[in-house]
Amino acid sequence: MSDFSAPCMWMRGGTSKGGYFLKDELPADTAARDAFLLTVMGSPDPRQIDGMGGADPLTSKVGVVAKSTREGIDVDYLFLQVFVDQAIVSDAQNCGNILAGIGPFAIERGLVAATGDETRVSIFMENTGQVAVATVQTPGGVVTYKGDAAIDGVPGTHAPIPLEFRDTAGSSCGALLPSGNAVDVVNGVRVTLIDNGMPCVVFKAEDVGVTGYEDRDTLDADTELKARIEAIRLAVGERMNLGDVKEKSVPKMMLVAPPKNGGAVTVRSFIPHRAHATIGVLGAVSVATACLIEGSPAAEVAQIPEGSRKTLSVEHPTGEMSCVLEIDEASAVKSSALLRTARKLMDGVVFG
Ligand code: NQM
Repeated sequence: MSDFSAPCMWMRGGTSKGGYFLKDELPADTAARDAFLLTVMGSPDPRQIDGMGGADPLTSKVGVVAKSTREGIDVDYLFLQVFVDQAIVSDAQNCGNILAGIGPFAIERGLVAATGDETRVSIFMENTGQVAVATVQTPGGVVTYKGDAAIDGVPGTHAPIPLEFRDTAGSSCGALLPSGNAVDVVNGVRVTLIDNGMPCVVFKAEDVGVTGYEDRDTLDADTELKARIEAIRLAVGERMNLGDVKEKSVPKMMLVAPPKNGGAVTVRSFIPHRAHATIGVLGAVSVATACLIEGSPAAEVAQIPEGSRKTLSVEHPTGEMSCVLEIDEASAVKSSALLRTARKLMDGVVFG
């Protein structure tokens, strides 16, 4: 237990959910902050029964926000993954879904002034040292969460929050292809080690004995598959410049297969120990980028649209996520954009 309490907004960001805090309202000491957040979420406990977490890595997430002192940047955002069943709080990954709530939260907390019916918020993502721009609907200068935008994995419609990313290559691994190869063979499986915003290991589902069209529960119940994937993950940590990844939530494991519903590719992702209900935002950008790399396993199964501005629909267990990629003359991805929504669920004080 921690005897600390803090103002907190609980929000759905994209297809994830978590607590949003102002940095200066959390303990300055990292160990004290993490102890507080573990208690807030009810971790470690597979049910998180004594906390706010939803017994799922997708609902055990935290965004920490501060006004930025960087030139041209509105706010700094630190993402923290609170593990469900281990006493670990990790800043080793970014999260593009929780990012969707950062713009509205920053405006609601007065860190950014609304600028008419739409407000662009530039966000420095501290986990990776990169910038995203979110466009938030602010009719009459007030944030609205209501609107007509739908994203797969979330019922109903909400206000659109387009997210734009630039120069995300090598966000955590130092290079788009940290091993220098389009393909590495690990434990007999052909994989692409890639980081275009999220460190990912991309390989064909059929190469690990599944189709890539399974639902989340089926994959989560497959302990043999999970052990095989985890062995690959642990083997590539150093090669991806991530060090020992045993207690890290990266790299994500991406099983790809040909598209089934007219999209570019089908993906089942492990993040890294549970199957994702949909797919992560930067995870999808990284897989979509892998589809463009000649000779990669993803390129072998993908259907790629023509043009220097490509919309790649990444099919996932409950629908699809469309990634708009801008390609330069050298066929490298120079920017990406995605549509998300978010919703304020609760604003109050949370107790540790
Ligand atoms: O890849 C889950 C999520 C994510 C991450 C995860 C994400 C991203 O869906 O940008 O959004 O991969 O841990 O929230």
